[in-house]
Amino acid sequence: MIGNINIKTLKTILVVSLCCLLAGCYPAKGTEAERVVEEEDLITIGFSQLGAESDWRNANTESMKSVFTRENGYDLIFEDAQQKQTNQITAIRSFIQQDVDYIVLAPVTETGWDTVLMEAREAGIPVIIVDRQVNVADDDLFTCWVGSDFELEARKVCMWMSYYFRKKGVAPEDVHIVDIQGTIGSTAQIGRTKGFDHMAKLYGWDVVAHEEGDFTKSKAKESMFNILRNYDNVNVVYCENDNEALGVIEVIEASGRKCGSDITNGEIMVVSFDGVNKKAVSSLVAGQISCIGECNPLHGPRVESIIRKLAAGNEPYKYQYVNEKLYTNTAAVPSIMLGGKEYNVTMLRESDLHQWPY
Ligand code: GZL
Repeated sequence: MIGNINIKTLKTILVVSLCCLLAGCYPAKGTEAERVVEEEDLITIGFSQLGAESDWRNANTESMKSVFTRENGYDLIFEDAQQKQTNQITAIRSFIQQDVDYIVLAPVTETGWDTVLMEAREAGIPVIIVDRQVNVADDDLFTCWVGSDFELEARKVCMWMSYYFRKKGVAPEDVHIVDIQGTIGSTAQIGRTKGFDHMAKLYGWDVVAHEEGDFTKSKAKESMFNILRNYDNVNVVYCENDNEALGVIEVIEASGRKCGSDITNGEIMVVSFDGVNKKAVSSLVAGQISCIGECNPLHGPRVESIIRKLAAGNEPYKYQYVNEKLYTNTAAVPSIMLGGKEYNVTMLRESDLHQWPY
């Protein structure tokens, strides 16, 4: 430590300052001479990504890789854990051995991180948590977190349904809804299920079942097949991500039923989260999905902003939430009120698909 700055931060401050200083001495990027950052000047980032289970996850990985490039002054060590926490713990230990400057962790589930995060703290390596959260005894074990408010996402989608059913004259007791849950124990699943359960109880909907979907199309298809086999009254399916929704649509349509918002006349409403998978967004425009709660995956620039602040010796906010939209295909519900705040609803059209950002 020098004063109250540890050696690692000091090194990063010097590197960032050097990069900024040198940047002014080189021709503009893209001319005949590229800015060359020497190996030892690069800021090393160890990124443990939980897997590649969904389009959201792939967009999140791409966002990180596109920001943490050598041209931008970084050496990114990327490890894909294939949805296994043991692989993430191994990756973090490897980052510690390599003495990286920063560790970024996208945790598969919330618990089981205390020991390895203590090892990172003892090594003096700041840890930034991205997307899902960690549930640890001491939140000094990580520097900060950036991601979504999953329970708010859930309450917004459910509030949209409540407004819509009221407008269409659907009585709460005639809503027979199932929840196809994401990876059990992940913050996204915990929040989206908690928000769903709260709103379903508040509005008196009949919750027929909670089934696992693991944020994947294949698992959601399996669960939806069992639901249609075991229940004949389900008229709303709440999917905790778009990949699940695509599987649910396939099974519903294969059974001869129709996905849509007219549940009074036999259609089955499907709602979802993410808004990343283009087929899911086009299914919303086509009316097969009625509402999608945006979950923004583009955390690369957000994480870089945190690292820049840390490198400059500043203290970023501990928890940084991302603002997100609510997408639908109808003008029936232009906005919703939730917790005293108004949220506009974004109505998507075919033309919006042409420049969809993912
Ligand atoms: C949410 C993220 C979830 C997405 C799924 O931030 O953790 O995991 O909603 C993804 O698509 O698998």
